[in-house]
Amino acid sequence: MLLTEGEVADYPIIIDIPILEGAIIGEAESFEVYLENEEAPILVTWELHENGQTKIFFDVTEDIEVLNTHQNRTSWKFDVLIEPQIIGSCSCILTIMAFENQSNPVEASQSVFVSPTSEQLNPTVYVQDLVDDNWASGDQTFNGISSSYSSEVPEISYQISQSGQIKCSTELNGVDSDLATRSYPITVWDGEVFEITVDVSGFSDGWHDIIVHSRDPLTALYGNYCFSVRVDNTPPKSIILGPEQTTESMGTVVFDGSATSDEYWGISGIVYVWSVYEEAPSYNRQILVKSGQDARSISIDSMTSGMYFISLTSIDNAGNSHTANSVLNISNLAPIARLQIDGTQVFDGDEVPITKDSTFLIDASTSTDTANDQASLRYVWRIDNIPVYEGTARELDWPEDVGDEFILTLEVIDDDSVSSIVSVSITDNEPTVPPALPILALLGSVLFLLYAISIRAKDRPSETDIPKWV
Ligand SMILES: [Ca+2]
Ligand SMILES: [Ca+2]
Ligand SMILES: [Ca+2]
Repeated sequence: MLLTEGEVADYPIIIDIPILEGAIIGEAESFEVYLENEEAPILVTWELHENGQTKIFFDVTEDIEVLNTHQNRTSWKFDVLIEPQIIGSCSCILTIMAFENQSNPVEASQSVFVSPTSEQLNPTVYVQDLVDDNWASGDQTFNGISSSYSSEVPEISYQISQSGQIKCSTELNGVDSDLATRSYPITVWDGEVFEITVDVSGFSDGWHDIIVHSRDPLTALYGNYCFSVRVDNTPPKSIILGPEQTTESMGTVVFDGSATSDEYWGISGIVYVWSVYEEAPSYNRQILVKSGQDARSISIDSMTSGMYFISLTSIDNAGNSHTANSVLNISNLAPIARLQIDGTQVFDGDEVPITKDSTFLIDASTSTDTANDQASLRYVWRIDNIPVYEGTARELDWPEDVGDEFILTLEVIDDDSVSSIVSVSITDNEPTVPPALPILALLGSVLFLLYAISIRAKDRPSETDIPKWV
């Protein structure tokens, strides 16, 4: 375990029961049980039980004594006193439970034959309470413990039947006669701990009782232990509801998996695993993974055009799973180019008269695209098809070298390189006459003026002719 500085490792509680597995206790005997952990356990109990029935039970939380502390771990001990005269004959399981928090206790169990007389006892057999609420599917592995009084290796078998109203209510002692339905699994032993694989695939979904039978091959005595499992062989059916097509926008597209179903046990506890890939030229790029019991839906933002692959895997409590796939094609819309000249909208193909020596405003800012593309639009301007400028708007003077007419083109391009074009023809609205004419006209005017003056001079009366007021 790697720890960052200052962090204290949190290892599980260790429980040590220092008597032999399958010990035979004929007279009152007490022994110490040891615990080790970082923190003192918040609850410690010990119990003797047989066939699921408690014989004796003690809460010893207040009785544990510190033995020593080594680095971060402390050892404790407490006494277990077993009195055969009080308990009576018992093919018992001794179970110690220690809690360091409210959940996940550590359990240690082993067989103890409590034997106040010299009679032979049945084998012990016990399957620890299973994690994950006893879900079972297909071949399911179970661990148990079993010892025989004769010290011979017990013979393990089991049978499964649908649970009744009360689980494990079958009379255990009647089981031995019902040999036909018994299965003899391969049994792997480690001390008195055994592992068997139970095939539940032939059973319908629902609660089932498994009766594990342990037989002493020497004495033919036997013991049974019953536990119940939730057989779940049916995978869920994943269902994705959502569109296959949409266009780019600022919004999101929702995919809903809440129609997913699972027959007998329903969808309670189902884990949903979503993944979304975007198709890319050489590989598919994962853009979203989401999982959990409440991950019933996902949303994908629709800003970027492309092909998306969506998959939903639902996994039931027993680990059965099913995957559904869906595709989403988000398409880009082309921009719409709009051109204004001096505040007036002009259209593709228009002829626009402008005074040649004026400055005029060209403006593309009313062009549109889906909102997600609007901010990234490019505006490219061309004069007689030669790009001259990029930008939303500007003042323009009549270009040099174009004569009395030129073509102004606006191309609006979005992030998918899709474009839209407006082209107009700009013409001079006061075509100039050839430069010689004004001079001749001016010359003519001057000559006429001189002529007129000379005529006036001739016609002018003498000063004496001007009437005077006296
Ligand atoms: Ca299921
Ligand atoms: Ca786009
Ligand atoms: Ca677009």
